Parts: sequence; C-alpha cells; structure tokens
Amino acid sequence: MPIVKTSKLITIERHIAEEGAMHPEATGEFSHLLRDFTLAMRILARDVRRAGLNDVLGTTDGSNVHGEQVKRLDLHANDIIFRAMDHGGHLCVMASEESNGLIRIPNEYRRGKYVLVFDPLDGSSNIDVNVTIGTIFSIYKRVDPTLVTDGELEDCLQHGYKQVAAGYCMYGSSTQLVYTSGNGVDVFTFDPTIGEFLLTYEKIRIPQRGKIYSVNSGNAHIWPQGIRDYVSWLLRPSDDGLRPYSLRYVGTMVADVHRTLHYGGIFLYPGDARMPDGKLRLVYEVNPMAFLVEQAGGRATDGVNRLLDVKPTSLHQRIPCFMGSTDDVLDVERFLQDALQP
Ligand code: AHM
Ligand code: MG
Repeated sequence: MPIVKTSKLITIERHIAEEGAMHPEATGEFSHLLRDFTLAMRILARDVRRAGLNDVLGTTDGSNVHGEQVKRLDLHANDIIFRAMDHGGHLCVMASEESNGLIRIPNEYRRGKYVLVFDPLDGSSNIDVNVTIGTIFSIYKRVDPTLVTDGELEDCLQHGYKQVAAGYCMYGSSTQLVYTSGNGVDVFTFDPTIGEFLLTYEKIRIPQRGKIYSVNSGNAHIWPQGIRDYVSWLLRPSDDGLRPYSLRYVGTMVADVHRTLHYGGIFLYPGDARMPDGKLRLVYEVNPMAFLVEQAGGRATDGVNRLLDVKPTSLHQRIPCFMGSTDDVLDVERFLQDALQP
C-alpha cells in the first residue's frame, strides 16, 4: 500500500491531546507526560545534530576543548530523558538500557501512575560515525494505579500487550518520531525552525509482504539451521518474482525497523550459538517495536510466540525477534518449525 502523506497541519502535542479527548475518562495527565517526553526528544535532536561539533562524541572519561568533562552521547541522552521526566508527577519509576536497576523518582517529586522504559540511544556502534541512531520508549500504567509510592520492578516487567503507548525517535536525515497509543501508527517530523514535531504520515500500514530482509549475516555461521535455510531460500530466485530478496542492514534497530514499517519485509535478530536469546532486549527495545509493527498491521514473534505475550522476567532480558510484514514473519516461523522435524 502506498504511504500517503497527510495534509493536516498539526503538532504532536495537539494530536496526542485529541487522541486523549476520545477517551472520556482521560485526565490529560498522559498528554502532559508525552509533552515532557517530546521536550527531551527536541533537545536530543539538537544535540545529535551537533554531536561532532560539541565534542560530545567519544569516551566518558574524555574532556572537550574547553577542558569540560564530556559525556558519551548515549549517557547524555539517558541524562536528558531523566531530567525531562523525573519531576512531572506522572511517573512512578523508569528503567533504561543505560541503568542497571530501576531509576527512582527523586524524593521531592510526586509519584504518578505511569511507568517509562527506554533505550536512550539505540545503535551504539553507529554513534561515532554519524549514521542513523534513535531513542526507543514505552509507557505502561503501573500495576496498581491507585498507589502513590515508588514503582517497583513488577511495574516494568509487564507483558508487552499492556503498553499504553510506545514509539521511537529516529535521528536520521531528518528527525522523526513514530508513535502509537494503540490506535494505529503515526509519524511526526521535527521542523527545527519552529521547534515542533509535525504530523507527516497518519496510520501507516506495513505491506503484507516485502522484498527486503534485514539481519546481521556475519552471524550466519552460528545461526540455527532454520535461519540458515530461510535466508538461503530468500536469496534463491523464484518463478513468481517474489524472490530473491534484497539485504539492507544499518545495525540500528530503529532505522532497520523504520524502513521495514514503510517498505515491508522482515527485520530479524535470531538467537545463535553464542547468544541463544539473540542480542536485543525485550523490555525497552523489542516490545515497543513489536507494538508499533502490530499496530501497523504486521507481525512480531520470537519465532514461535507473539512477542507482546511474553512475560518479561528481568529488566535487561534478551529475546530472539522477527518482525515485519505478516507473510514474511510467517515464512521464517515455518522454516524454524521445519528445522525441528526429524
Ligand atoms: P545497542 O543498544 O547497544 O545499540 O544494541 C542494539 C543494536 C540494535 O540497534 C541493532 O539492531 C543491533 O544492536 C545490531 O547488532 P549487531 O552489531 O550485532 O548486528
Ligand atoms: Mg539499544
């Protein structure tokens, strides 16, 4: 299906407020939470753009030309998101790829009913070379929303299907924020001249089948047989012209899933002999992306189970992931099944 640009001139804040107004029980708190979050995205969009100039690239123990301590960009992103989100009174706890344990709300601020989990800067191998990177986020309601105390681990370890909203911000040739609150997937593009994210694509739909696959083929020698068979099959031309597939792999999940959402096909990070559960983290990388892919009409599984139905057991848990066009994900699941037959 061709992707149609919207003609509606509307900011992300207005859009989220309008979506909230469709729920009579909504208090507006959620819109305020997202407003705080998009402030962090605006700041990061600026900082990523100026990364090389600011000397913020490099290691954490370096200092810039002014003799100031410089932060690695991913730690800087973690810090900015925390500082934008800690005082709004909407969250009871946060968790991030960059923090081992839970991130508590400072004592002086009110605790709210929402939980934020995020990967502040995804695509770490691409940060230093100006290749597309992104921020991934997901929001849950705490398990017992009547509480006004600190959120706990169980609040961050909820099933992915319980996400209230999720999305990513991609710092590419332009900065785009791709967002769902369970009512389809909308794309907003940042206009730096007015400092706003504007709606650019409304309710995007992933094609039923694509012609692109996205995987780190350098791991082929340690893949399970089913994955090797599947990728060899993708590369064999077929009479109906559906194959061979093209390979595209940025190595930033945000960018690879973004392309997959628009053009279709499949993004996969399977388990292998070195990392049986793959590399990607369930709570703050895989689940938000799985939610978006499903909301755009695609499929997201661990090869057998729907990812959003998996109960996380730890914050930094990894899981094999296969997501994209429904027919493509069904194909790989079939190959994995077949490889199990004696
Ligand atoms: P990161 O969170 O350290 O950036 O790691 C996650 C990234 C994903 O963005 C990407 O899909 C994957 O790691 C690439 O891994 P590899 O270099 O093994 O292909
Ligand atoms: Mg990451």
